[in-house]
Amino acid sequence: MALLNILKYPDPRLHKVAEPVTCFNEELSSLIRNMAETMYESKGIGLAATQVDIHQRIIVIDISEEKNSLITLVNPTLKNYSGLQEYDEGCLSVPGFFETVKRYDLVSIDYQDEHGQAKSLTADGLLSVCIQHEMDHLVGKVFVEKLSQLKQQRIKKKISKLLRSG
Ligand code: GNR
Ligand code: NI
Repeated sequence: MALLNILKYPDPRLHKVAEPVTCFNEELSSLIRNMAETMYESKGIGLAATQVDIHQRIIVIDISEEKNSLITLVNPTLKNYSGLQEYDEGCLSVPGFFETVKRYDLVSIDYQDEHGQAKSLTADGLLSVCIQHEMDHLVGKVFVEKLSQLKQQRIKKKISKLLRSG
């Protein structure tokens, strides 16, 4: 097992678009295990491969209190959605910032598990928010880009100030 380095906004590599996974092998299983370990260690509820500079369509999620309900999504595609909800979102790539984001309430996705088995999932609430947040990462989008230009500018200024002060 190994901890992976999480890219921090505004790293341009967070804007890369991930490619579909075609090879379901031991290397993929090992990457998924390392992504899960990195997510748990960072106290996150989700992690997209893009955030660890691997540009393949892979997501790990665990929204359970006990941290014993890992969901692995490979090659997820949005099949259906309805309604809207607002949630105070954070991101491991934008540490320290929480902002309200509007997303679909209910989502249905098709995906493959770590063995390549086709599956589907319908989610609402936090799981739905998390799936949408992670699928955005796979197409190079970070949640702050859903905020107003003014809020994005404020966040960028605060981050560059933090980086200057070390
Ligand atoms: O740990 C995380 N918490 C979170 C809270 C509200 C909405 C989305 C998230 S995902 C985030 C982990 C992360 O950055 N995943 O990309
Ligand atoms: Ni994130």
